[in-house]
Amino acid sequence: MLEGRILKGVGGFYYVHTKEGVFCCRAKGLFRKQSLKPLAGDICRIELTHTDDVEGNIVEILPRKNSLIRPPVANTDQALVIFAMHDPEPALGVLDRFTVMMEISRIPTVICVNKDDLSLGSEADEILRIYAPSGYRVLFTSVIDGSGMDELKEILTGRVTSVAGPSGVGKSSMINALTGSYTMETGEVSRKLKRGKQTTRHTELLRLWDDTFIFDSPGFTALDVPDIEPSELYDCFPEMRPYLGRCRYNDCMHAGEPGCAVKEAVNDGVISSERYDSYLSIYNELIKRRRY
Ligand SMILES: Nc1nc2c(ncn2[C@@H]2O[C@H](COP(=O)(O)OP(=O)(O)O)[C@@H](O)[C@H]2O)c(=O)[nH]1
Ligand SMILES: [Mg+2]
Ligand SMILES: [Zn+2]
Repeated sequence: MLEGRILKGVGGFYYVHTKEGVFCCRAKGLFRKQSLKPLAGDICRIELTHTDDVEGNIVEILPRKNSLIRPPVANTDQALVIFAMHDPEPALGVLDRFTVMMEISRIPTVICVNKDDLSLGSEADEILRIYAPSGYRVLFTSVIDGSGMDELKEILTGRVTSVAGPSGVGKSSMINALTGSYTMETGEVSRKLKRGKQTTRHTELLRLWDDTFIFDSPGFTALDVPDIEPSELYDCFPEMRPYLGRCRYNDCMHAGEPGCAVKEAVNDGVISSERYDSYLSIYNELIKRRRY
């Protein structure tokens, strides 16, 4: 019996990375035994068979640390959300939706701003001002001049990282630079549309080195409304958590009520107004959804 990690599943075949190599497996009888559909990232036990059309059979999935629906992957240690300094311009509202999704799953997030070489001046300070109160680590990188790439390597090493970000920000280029080889297909940003060409088609766990894996998911432009109650949203903004119980009203939703401690912190510049605007925007969507 060998233990390994599922890299990808394609049409009922699972590619499992073990210390003896990658084996193409089926999951015969597994669903009956565990009622589980294997996910990329799953740690499993396989039995080598070398019969039929495959090399092995997955006989057991080990308990999951967590699992995500989008992207469908198990055992993510951290999320790395990648944006570009420019080209395409950062959409912080989208980034904040992503951090909320990760907070719901309690997955730590690192923000990576790529294409730092395109910086014209004070953009980095501005991004740091917005995100410092949240406590998210913010990293600035450039695949072109290599800045920040050592720090990125250090963040990734020994972990399973889910990488996400709009297309065209340089996710595939970054993975190629990190592995020092051509792993992912990259695409030019369409000049006409100023929008990345969709070139990342497969969702697959990639092994970078040793026990370092990343999951390169297809680019996202919009995310679903999170499946939480409006009253739970403030908990998905780490910089708002200290104000729990400090508002005038016990049931304060921090959406304009008098005596709101969160709003005071925004007025004092302790919480950034950009992040608070994202809170209000998602909050309003949650309220709207509740009415239907
Ligand atoms: N200036 C600059 N361009 C970059 C950088 N990283 C990637 N690119 C370019 O951005 C475009 C999109 O890159 P790609 O890796 O396909 O992005 P993905 O869609 O996020 O996978 C390509 O033309 C890359 O050469 C960077 O750090 N700086
Ligand atoms: Mg790509
Ligand atoms: Zn409040």
